[in-house]
Amino acid sequence: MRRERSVLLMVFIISMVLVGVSFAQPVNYALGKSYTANPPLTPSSSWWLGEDPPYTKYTDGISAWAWGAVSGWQGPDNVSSVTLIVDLGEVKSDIAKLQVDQFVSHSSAVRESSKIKCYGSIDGSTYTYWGDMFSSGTTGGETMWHWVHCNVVPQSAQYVKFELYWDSAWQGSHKLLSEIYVWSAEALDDAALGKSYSADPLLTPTSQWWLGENPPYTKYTDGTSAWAWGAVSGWQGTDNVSSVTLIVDLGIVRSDIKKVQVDQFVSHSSAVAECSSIKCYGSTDGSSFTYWADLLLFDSPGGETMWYWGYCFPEDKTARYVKYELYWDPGYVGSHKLLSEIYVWVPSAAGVEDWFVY
Ligand SMILES: [Ca+2]
Ligand SMILES: [Ca+2]
Repeated sequence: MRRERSVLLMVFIISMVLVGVSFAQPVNYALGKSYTANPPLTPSSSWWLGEDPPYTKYTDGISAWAWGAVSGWQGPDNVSSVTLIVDLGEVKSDIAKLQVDQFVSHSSAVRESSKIKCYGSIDGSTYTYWGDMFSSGTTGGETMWHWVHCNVVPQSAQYVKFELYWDSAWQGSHKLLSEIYVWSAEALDDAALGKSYSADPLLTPTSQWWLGENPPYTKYTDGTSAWAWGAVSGWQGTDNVSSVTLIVDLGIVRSDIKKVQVDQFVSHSSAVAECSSIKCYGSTDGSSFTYWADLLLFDSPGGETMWYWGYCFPEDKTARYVKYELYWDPGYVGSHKLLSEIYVWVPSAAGVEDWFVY
């Protein structure tokens, strides 16, 4: 009996270890990697905050609002913009998030950036613009600023470039950073899967049109997304719809919403038109909604294909109800409007690698 118990205990412990291992936590690919700066970082010999050489402070894994944990460009250098390039050592195919930790101290003439742009490159010569970074969390005159950018779809790169700009008024101020990060994708689940939703105006009823689904309102959250007539529903052309509102009820308030997505069926040959824009909002009570973002189009669109819209948030969003407002160009008022699936992405409970369905 005792022996059985100890065997069961051992099996339990091994199971928990395996479960723990299967969780896909983001990895910082920049940790310990080399980087270059243009103009070069202020040399240590001429300034006590500098690090030229050895160029290790931005990727040493230490981020702190402390003089010993930062380096950069001193005020007399009159720097207004800088370029940093991190070499990840090899091409990484799942880069989802970038981060820059910037030391700011107005009392010591150390100023924050006005803008940070980021780019990725496979070969180190041709760079793709990924977006502008967002200053996340606390901002103030005596604190660390955390700048973040998310790629809607994880990207491939060996070289990641940051372009930092400062307001011209801060030309004589110091510019200091503590750490830069390049994060791998995190495993996500669709919190909207199987959940109920409403539509205004109502989806075209099945009785009036073979593509409709009024009732049962399940097609947008059934887990199936396909560029196929049987996998879509929406509003028929004769309804003359130019904008619609969809609200998904997640059942509970989620405070860990990472990303939103809408898969749209487009077929110009069949008079099915794409949106001109999709806006997204969140609410905890279903009555008061906060604007979150305009979704970005992230696949190469065409007249006979699925259009994938999405937005990933630099900081987690909180909501039970997620609202999508879809708009079509007035020229498409008589066209059909069809969708296949809508999503609300949260961290995976199972650790399954399903970052993006696509
Ligand atoms: Ca550091
Ligand atoms: Ca579906």
